[in-house]
Amino acid sequence: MSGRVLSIQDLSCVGRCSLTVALPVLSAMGVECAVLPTAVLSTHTGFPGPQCLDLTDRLADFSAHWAQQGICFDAVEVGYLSDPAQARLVGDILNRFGKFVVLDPVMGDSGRLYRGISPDHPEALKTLCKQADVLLPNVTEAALLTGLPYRQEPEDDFLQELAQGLLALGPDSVLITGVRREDKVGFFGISPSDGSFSFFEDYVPRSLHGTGDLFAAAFTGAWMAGRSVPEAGALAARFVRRCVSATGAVTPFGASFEAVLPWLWQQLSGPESPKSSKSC
Ligand code: PXL
Repeated sequence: MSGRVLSIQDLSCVGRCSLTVALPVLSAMGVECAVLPTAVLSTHTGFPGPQCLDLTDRLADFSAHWAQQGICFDAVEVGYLSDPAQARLVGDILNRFGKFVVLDPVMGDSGRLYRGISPDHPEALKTLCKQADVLLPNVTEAALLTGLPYRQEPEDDFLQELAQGLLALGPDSVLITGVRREDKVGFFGISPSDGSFSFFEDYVPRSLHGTGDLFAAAFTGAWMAGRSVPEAGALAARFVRRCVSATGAVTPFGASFEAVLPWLWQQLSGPESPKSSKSC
């Protein structure tokens, strides 16, 4: 496989999430992962009192240097932004470099915003949605973006409503992750070529930090390898479930994904038609 992805999200130094999972996961899928850290944090915000070096003021300079060097990317994956003001800057970067865009509008979970995410965040992220080829919210984020109420176990009709509300924001495809159904968990989505689709498997009752970021990275790698949106989603969901199962205890250090990377590599060892550009 081949290709170069730009992953735009924070570098949380401790507690597997964001760039510390995107880098190993995309590497294990044979994809070169370039990074643009939106902030450097001592830990993710699930630990109390993290130190944060916000990089809002540097994003444009870093990307200007890449443009000057003729650097390009086959895809851009966007995750956690540390400040709503970053949405406009990331929008400019996507205009310049975003041939294929996977947007995970990281803001919250279980019906609430993450600690430190401002109430202006959903409005700012809405402006980025039209630049996304694939939008990957969890149920909480889908509710925040559409203004619909959060439901812990959304029914099919409500998922359709959420997905239609998200499509109205302008992405080509949407895939809503972390959908609970009794003893199952999975996703529901809509794409132009596949219509609506869903995927469910047994729920492993452990809530761990960074699983959405693991999903987004594995999804991006599989999608780069030529998988369709539902296929890439299914591979990412199976990967995350294995990571959660491999994790002994629930701690803020996240999911023990390392031992599952060889499995991920094997899934993509067959013939693929990578989405990589000739001009890169
Ligand atoms: O996994 C999402 C995430 C990413 N980045 C930071 C976070 C979180 C979730 O809490 O705190 C800094």
